[in-house]
Amino acid sequence: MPYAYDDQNIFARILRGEIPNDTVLETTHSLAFNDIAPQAPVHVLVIPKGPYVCYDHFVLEASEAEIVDFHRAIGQVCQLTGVQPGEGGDGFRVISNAGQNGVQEVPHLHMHILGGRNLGRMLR
Ligand code: IU
Repeated sequence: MPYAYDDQNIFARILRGEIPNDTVLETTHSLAFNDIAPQAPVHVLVIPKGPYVCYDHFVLEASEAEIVDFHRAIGQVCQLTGVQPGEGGDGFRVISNAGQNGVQEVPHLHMHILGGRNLGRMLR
């Protein structure tokens, strides 16, 4: 199934430097920045620099270098923000919304990293 990427989406514009962002980490293939409307004391978005709509698109079509870089960036953000469990932090949640049922607002893959408070139970 083809994925149609809209290069005018807000995160594409952030990546082109057209809109400022509050950067937490930049790696070769990924960018992490603070969410503009944080839902928790730590709320960072990690995005790949490449034009991927959502998580399945990314893991199916990105290079191994991009996939490794992206997931490592998530780990690095957990360390940088101090949310990693067992090493002084109290844990976190990683979420990626996809498509209509996932209620994805911005059509460029992003992982939400949420922490700094008890996030409650999501699935039971
Ligand atoms: P969603 O998973 O696509 O529903 O989440 C989009 C997120 O992008 C949401 O948490 C917004 O607050 C966030 N965001 C942002 O950080 N900067 C922006 O300019 C815009 C949205 I528009």
